[in-house]
Amino acid sequence: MSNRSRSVQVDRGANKIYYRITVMGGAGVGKSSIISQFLYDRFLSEYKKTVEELHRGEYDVNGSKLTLDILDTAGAYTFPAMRRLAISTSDAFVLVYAFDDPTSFEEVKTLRDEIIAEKGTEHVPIVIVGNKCDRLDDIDQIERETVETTACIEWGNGYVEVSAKDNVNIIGIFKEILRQCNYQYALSPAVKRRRASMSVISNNVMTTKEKKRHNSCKSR
Ligand SMILES: Nc1nc2c(ncn2[C@@H]2O[C@H](COP(=O)(O)OP(=O)(O)O)[C@@H](O)[C@H]2O)c(=O)[nH]1
Ligand SMILES: [Mg+2]
Repeated sequence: MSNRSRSVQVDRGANKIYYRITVMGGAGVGKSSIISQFLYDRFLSEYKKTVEELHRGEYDVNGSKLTLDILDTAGAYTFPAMRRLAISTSDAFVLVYAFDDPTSFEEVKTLRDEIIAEKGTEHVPIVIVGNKCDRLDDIDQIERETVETTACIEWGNGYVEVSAKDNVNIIGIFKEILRQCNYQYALSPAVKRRRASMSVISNNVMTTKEKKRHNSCKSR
């Protein structure tokens, strides 16, 4: 990956790790609500249209500083130039669809294709998120399993079901993203020695905030 497209920075002396994560998906699927729950423990009950907003989370873990810049974006079909820039400057992507909006998974597919085209590789940390699982009772079970199979088997991406409203599994999204980032990172021989400490980081972020261990909202 080129320097332009890969913004991960590691300062060995000071033990600093930085990832830029972009959250994308259709309008109203809950992107801003997910970020708000993760960073500020708050649920946004009112819908406010987002163009683009950058948030920062900083964590001290075992003497290392982990910085996550999290970019909140507008829906899939707006602002193509901004979207391309966001893709080229990000390390990892959270692609969100909502269980109560059957068309929103189509937008996730379009976005994933765009990310892969822009990055020029399929080896990009991506997690597919099904949000609003508090509304699962209304959802067709077969459709849900098809989505999971597409995300995990066909695409080889992570898949997490969450509710930003009830704060279910939100930490699971960021745990999965860090797991994938660490794996990508470990592929570089020059940084293999850092691998062990990075996996400690993702585990610790988990244990401080994790509410659930599994990636699905409810048993099937
Ligand atoms: N029931 C339910 N509603 C949600 C959930 N997450 C977000 N919402 C609502 O969906 C609407 C859109 O959320 P927002 O985060 O602004 O979506 P965005 O356009 O993707 O950023 C808001 O009215 C939220 O309150 C969820 O997990 N469950
Ligand atoms: Mg928003």
